[in-house]
Amino acid sequence: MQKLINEIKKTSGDMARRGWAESNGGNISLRLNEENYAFFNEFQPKSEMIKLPMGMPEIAGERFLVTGTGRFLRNIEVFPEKNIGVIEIDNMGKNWQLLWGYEPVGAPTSELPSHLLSHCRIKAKSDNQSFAFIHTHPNSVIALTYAVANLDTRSLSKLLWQSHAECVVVFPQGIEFLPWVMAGSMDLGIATADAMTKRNLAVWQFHGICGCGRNLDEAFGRIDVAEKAAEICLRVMAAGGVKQTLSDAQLRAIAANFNCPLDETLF
Ligand code: 2HA
Ligand code: ZN
Repeated sequence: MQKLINEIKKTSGDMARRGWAESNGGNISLRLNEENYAFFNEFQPKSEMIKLPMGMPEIAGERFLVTGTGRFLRNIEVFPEKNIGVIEIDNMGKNWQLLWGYEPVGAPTSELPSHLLSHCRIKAKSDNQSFAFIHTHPNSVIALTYAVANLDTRSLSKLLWQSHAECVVVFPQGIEFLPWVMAGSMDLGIATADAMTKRNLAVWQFHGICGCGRNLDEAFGRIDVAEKAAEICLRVMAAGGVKQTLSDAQLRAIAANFNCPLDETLF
């Protein structure tokens, strides 16, 4: 458990220092693996059963470490027990209750629908190997959703792939582009979870990005590479626009060289 807390401290601290987590912006969830799950076996629930906005049988019985609503990611390093909590989903996948954290009182992130619904999908698609989900507010990704006209999943994925040669390796399935939807809503949760069935990253227009991975490093790394590509793209635009770029053939060659399953429908 201490190892897990150290991991979330490192990731949240890095997010804050990158400028991705102003005020209470951004949130993190980690599904507990077998080792950490058992740590909470003897804990008494700290809350009533609280109804989930929809049934989630895929994650029935699972436990999650989740950052708290209104809490600042930058404070997790200093006071983890105040800013993160561990929740348990009941055996029907219909309710949750608090086992630990959010001292003295608190609740999980307002983006809980996106986190839990995405965990349903990423657990299934990864054959139970993916445990981490991050939502955050990186400047360049957000700026790009204002600066480029008519963005969609195809144009955004292609633009980022071409802006940094690492991108096809790190996110060969591309990035889902989700037009603006109200933060914290079920609609946003459902759209994000749908995106996670196909891809490991989803951009929320005018708001931020979500990423999943086997662990926090993998989820963070995917977002980090996308943000770097977005920053390069904006710098190129500011420097007068693209004069040359990676060709489709070059993108395919990079993906093939590293054995990456490129989503050909995005070309
Ligand atoms: O937790 O990032 O999207 C604050 C947010 C809402
Ligand atoms: Zn947000």
